[in-house]
Amino acid sequence: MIYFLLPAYNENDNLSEIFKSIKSNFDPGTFKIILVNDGSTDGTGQTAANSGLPVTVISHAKNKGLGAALQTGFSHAFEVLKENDILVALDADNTHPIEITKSMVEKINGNNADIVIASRYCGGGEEKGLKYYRKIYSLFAGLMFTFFFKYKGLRDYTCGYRAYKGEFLMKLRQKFGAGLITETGFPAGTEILLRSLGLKPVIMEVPLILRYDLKKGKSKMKVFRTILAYLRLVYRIKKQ
Ligand SMILES: Nc1nc2c(ncn2[C@@H]2O[C@H](COP(=O)(O)OP(=O)(O)O)[C@@H](O)[C@H]2O)c(=O)[nH]1
Ligand SMILES: [Mg+2]
Repeated sequence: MIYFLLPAYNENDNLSEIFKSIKSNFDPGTFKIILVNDGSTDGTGQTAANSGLPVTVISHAKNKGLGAALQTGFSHAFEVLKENDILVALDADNTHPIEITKSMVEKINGNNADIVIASRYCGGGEEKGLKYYRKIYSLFAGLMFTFFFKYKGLRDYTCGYRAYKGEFLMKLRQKFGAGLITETGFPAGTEILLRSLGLKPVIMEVPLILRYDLKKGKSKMKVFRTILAYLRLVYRIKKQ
């Protein structure tokens, strides 16, 4: 079983495209969706619940941030996933093409990967429609994380589109439990990855063509807050 984890804050305009794409790429019965509705006010929760797909909607009464949503989603995943299942986490803003989930899953089932990253920085990866300064920030973040946490097979530290082998999630649960995610904002996705490295996972990447041009609505990332939080994250993980 493939579990898609979608943290969503006011993504009503993007959800139907994502659901359509999941439906056309995966057979019924092979996937489930966990949608964390983080205090949305635009009907995101209702749209998900009425999609006709196997969706579990978990709602926060108030908006708590991407990290809090990932924490809720991973806690649920820890409860329901079995060893042979796969968790695929991705943005709910329709910038992460569902088609490549297939090759991500193949790398877990066929090549024994523990984590597969949809990567903008491996051969064939690209970013479309992103403002140039966002590209530059991402590149700098990448350089910084590579400097402090170089790891075989890993180039994209900050993209939230990743597949995790069920068996590996169980190891994460055993080692960290609820302490896996302590960041409340955007750096939480990178926090999961950096904490994972301690368990020596096999990491592979597949090329991601980030379709920022397809996104409806504005980015919810606060750039400067996120840069500071990334610096703090490096410090926190290094000193532990
Ligand atoms: N749960 C939750 N998700 C959020 C929040 N802010 C953003 N997201 C989600 O996190 C993902 C990334 O946000 P997005 O606006 O796409 O950032 P960007 O792609 O980096 O510009 C999307 O799925 C958003 O719905 C939030 O406060 N709470
Ligand atoms: Mg996004």
